[in-house]
Amino acid sequence: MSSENVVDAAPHPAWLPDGALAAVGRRRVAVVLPDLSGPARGIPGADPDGSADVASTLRAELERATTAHGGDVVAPDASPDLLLALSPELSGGERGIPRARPDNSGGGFRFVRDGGRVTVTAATATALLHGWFHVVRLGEAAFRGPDADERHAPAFALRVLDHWDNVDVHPVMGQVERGYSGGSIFYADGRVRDDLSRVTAYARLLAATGIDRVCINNVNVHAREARLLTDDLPEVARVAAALRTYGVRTHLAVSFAAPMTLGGLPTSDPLDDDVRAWWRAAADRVWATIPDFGGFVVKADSEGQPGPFAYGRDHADGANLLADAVAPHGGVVHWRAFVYDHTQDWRDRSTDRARAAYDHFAPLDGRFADNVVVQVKHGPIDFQTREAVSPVLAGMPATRLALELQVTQEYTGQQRHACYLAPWWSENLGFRPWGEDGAAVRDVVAGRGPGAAAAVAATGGGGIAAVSNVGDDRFWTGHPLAQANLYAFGRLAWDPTLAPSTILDEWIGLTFAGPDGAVEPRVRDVLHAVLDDSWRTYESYTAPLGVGFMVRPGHHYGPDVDGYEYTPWGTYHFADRDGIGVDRTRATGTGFTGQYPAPWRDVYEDLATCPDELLLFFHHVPYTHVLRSGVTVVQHVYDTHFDGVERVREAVAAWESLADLVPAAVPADVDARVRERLAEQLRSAVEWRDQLNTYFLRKSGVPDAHGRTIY
Ligand code: GCW
Repeated sequence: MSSENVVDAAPHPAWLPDGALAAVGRRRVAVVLPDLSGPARGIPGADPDGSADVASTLRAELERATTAHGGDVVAPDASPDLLLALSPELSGGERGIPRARPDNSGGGFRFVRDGGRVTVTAATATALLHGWFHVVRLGEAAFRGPDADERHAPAFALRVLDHWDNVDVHPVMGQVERGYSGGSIFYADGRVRDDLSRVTAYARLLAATGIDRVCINNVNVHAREARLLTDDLPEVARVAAALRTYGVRTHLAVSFAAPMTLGGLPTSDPLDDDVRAWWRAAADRVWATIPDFGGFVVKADSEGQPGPFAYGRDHADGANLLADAVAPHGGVVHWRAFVYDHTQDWRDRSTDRARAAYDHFAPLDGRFADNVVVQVKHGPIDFQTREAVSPVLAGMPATRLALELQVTQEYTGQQRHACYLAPWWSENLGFRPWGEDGAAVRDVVAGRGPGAAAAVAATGGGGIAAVSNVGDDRFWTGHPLAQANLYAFGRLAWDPTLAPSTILDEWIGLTFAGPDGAVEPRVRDVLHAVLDDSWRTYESYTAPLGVGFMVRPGHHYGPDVDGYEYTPWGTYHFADRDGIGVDRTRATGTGFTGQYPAPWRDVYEDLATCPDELLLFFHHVPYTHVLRSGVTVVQHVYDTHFDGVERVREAVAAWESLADLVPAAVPADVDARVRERLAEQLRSAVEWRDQLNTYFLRKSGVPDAHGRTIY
């Protein structure tokens, strides 16, 4: 075993320090679990596999908490303060427990408080584990307050974290593509790590938010990683075992060309019988090795990945091929809709990358099998700081759609800038494509959009997925405050109506809990001050009015206004001496606005009604165009960039005001890392401000109305 294969024995506890378990740990707690070993394993309603593991996990959690805080694990009939009970007979939906969906292992739990005593019941061990962490999260509040009888169920049946981890270090992208937190927690030295304790610790953190599925390799499947599906299955099974401890199921990203590259077939044509047989056999082997395996994730005909186009087939043909192979096992195929021309000619103004996903996928609505989820990035371009919501989400009622978010901060500061993304995700989840009285995106991906096909409604839609921001860094996420994004994703995946600031408050309460479970109020206030509005602050000094991609090509960090302007990637802003922005109107532009239903197709089309924050996403306007806010475009750029830097300065000062609380209320290592990151954020924000302001001044010749320094 080489040194690389040894994992830091003590990663930061993130939102589960011992102090976070104080309220439950000082009480008398009990758990009722049928013996899930041997014949009882088959009890109806319990997890098909993994129940026994999760059941032992629960027992261990109770022991750990009570040992740390002086409570006791007692018999269920000894009047415990907290009783956790697995009641498989409740799985029928009677007594209000939501029935676990076939592809959903964590179907929710019931929480009853009666005279200060709490009982949590659930139909599966994983759901009961989620109930346990619900009580942990509530802390003292779980046991106080009036009697209550509540049902808690996740809004989405499928809640997935995608890892863009490579087994081998990629020459350009590194071990983790778009990873800003060190190496992979799964792989080192070109193979699965020997020590997977960090993976189990990760699963524990995820279970505490309600996430129960993880795809463990990059959607860009290179030759080495393709073999996870075949030669490496025993190794994948080890990862699955580590994740299963906390009820998290494993998925793999697979290469569409696998029948050729791994199977030696002359083709990967989805309609070829040998290809179909190859995939079926491959899936059979996977489930024979990992009975609770989740399914496959596929990036096809996108940015150079192989796909069905080579055979004159479409995405439905491709997705259904794999769906057919995994269906006998109850598996699901996440087929990504991130498809566009990445070899575009910048001279050609008619091709619009924003249109591509809808143009490719909407015509296929109704053709995808019931176990296919089409996974759609939240915006039509690519995880930008600000962009419109993807119209694909409103255009495929007969397809299970998943919303894809990016927790890893590729375009939002790369975990060097503090940028709490929950407000942005919340806006996307709450966006109502059919207007104020219509359904929201969160309804669509729960299978409740207008005109949802019966199968879409019955399966609960495609749910939600996100690219993880975790690596083998001591703090998991590089920037310790970026942990809040991972936590928030999990919580929004469970309940997309939660307010971002409430989620942040929960995260602070857990992460900064002292040994007695309490958080120093000044720490709470400062974290809110630094994070609540940090995404808007980041937007203000980087991406004005919906322009994206003004980043340095390749690694995507720092400003480069024209960096992508003359490249094949389809990410242009078209600034000239008169104005800036992309005309995506039907009247004079690319026609992208026409992909939206009313009212948005008209709201975006009209300069007078288009929201300021997306103005340049939809329109090309003169620098002197007056925004709805009353200032001109160019003055808005100057104002927001000066202001953004000031707000970063305030964040730095706010954090520094905690100095006297280090290490009592803020651990010294957290403080040191946050300071280092904030210093870089301020340096970078100044660079963004000066480059953007200078660029706009030089292009437009319009001076700043307030005479501030522009170079
Ligand atoms: O945002 C882009 C990234 C690529 C990524 C791609 C995708 C995994 O720059 O690194 O590839 O999106 O989502 O497939």
